[in-house]
Amino acid sequence: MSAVPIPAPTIEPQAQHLIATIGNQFAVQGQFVSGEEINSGHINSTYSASYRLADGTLRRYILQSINRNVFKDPYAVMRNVESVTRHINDKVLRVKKDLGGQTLNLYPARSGGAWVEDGDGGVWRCYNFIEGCVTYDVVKNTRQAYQAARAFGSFQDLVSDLDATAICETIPDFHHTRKRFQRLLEVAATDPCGRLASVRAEFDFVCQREDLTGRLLDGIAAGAIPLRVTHNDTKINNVMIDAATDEAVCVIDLDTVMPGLALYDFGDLVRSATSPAAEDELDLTKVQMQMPMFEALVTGYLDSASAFINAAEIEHLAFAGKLMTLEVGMRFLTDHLEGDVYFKAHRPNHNLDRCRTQLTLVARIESREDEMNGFVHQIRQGR
Ligand code: ADP
Ligand code: GN1
Ligand code: MG
Repeated sequence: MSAVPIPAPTIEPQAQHLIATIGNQFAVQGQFVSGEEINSGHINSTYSASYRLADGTLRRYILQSINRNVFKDPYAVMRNVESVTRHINDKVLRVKKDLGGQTLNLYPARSGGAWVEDGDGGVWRCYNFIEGCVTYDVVKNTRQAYQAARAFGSFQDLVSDLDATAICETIPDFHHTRKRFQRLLEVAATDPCGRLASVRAEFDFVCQREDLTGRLLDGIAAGAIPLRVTHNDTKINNVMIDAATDEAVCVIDLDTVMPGLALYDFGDLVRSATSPAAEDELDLTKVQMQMPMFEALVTGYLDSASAFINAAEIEHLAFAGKLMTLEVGMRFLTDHLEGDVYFKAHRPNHNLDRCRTQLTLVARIESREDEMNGFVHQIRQGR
């Protein structure tokens, strides 16, 4: 492992101590040097921890505490992650004989098993740090978009033969958009924090689009759109991108791998990778659906997924982008109304700000949906 610079200890001494204590309970190599918090996810508590090896070089690991408010059964999450990482490593290394890339691996606890408990209710795991890579909250160019979509398509291919009955539904009805809408209505009816009056415009925007929420569910019921084992959280910062080449190296954040739709995965990429604005951008004029990014996503996704997805799925690629953006928009709105109990919020009205970018992106997608569908149609005819 090549030497990496010692990261500044950006967390409090007490947290450094916690990270050192947790890290040392895993089968990691070397002496603990320091821990750094990584803030790009909205759910878990994630740290990189550096260790000095006997030869003086540094090795980094990821230590992550599972959010128990979100994942009611963290042990089921861990069993899923163990199954998924084992399956992928087995296929990538033995079947595809691809030894060049980095894959996600759990480091076992010294006492056995794949996790460590901190005595405070926390369930921790340890992953290898995917080196030489970064995650982007906003894509910088079409190559990144192409690469990310191709990587998630390959991921779907890799997990396609996982035994679905051995995978737990870690969050029931995670992408059941109609139930997500119902939940918004319930929370709005009780309005526990008295915030509804100030978000009427956003609430009405969502209500006007109620009919969209059942469309893919109807496709499943009609047998046109198949349930598969999918990632279910394909936002752009859940894939590690090579910092030098922009190649997508490794899909991460495996907590929601469970039965789902290929379209949920593709749709969340459209949501998170077509706009040049941050998810919590305040200037909504910056929110755009950039056609070149959409085209790169479709091309990359079809390059890895066209062998297994069907015509009904392809037909709904653009729609899925709109639906996933609406779904996340309504989830942020619900959380704002509930008092920010689900997504990590770092400032007042953070979830409302996030909701507004999502609903703006829905409107932008609507105004370009024909163009988006036209591109899908054109690329399909050319293949
Ligand atoms: P969350 O569920 O909170 O989104 P993630 O598993 O996505 O948590 O991790 C949060 C961030 O931590 C990622 O966006 C990425 O930047 C970083 N990260 C996670 N796993 C790794 C890894 N194995 N190697 C390097 N960075 C990682
Ligand atoms: C969360 O965990 P993270 O930050 O990658 C959320 C996704 C949302 C996303 C919105 C388990 O993703 O469903 O789409 O935030 N993950 C979970 O940014 O709820
Ligand atoms: Mg994440």
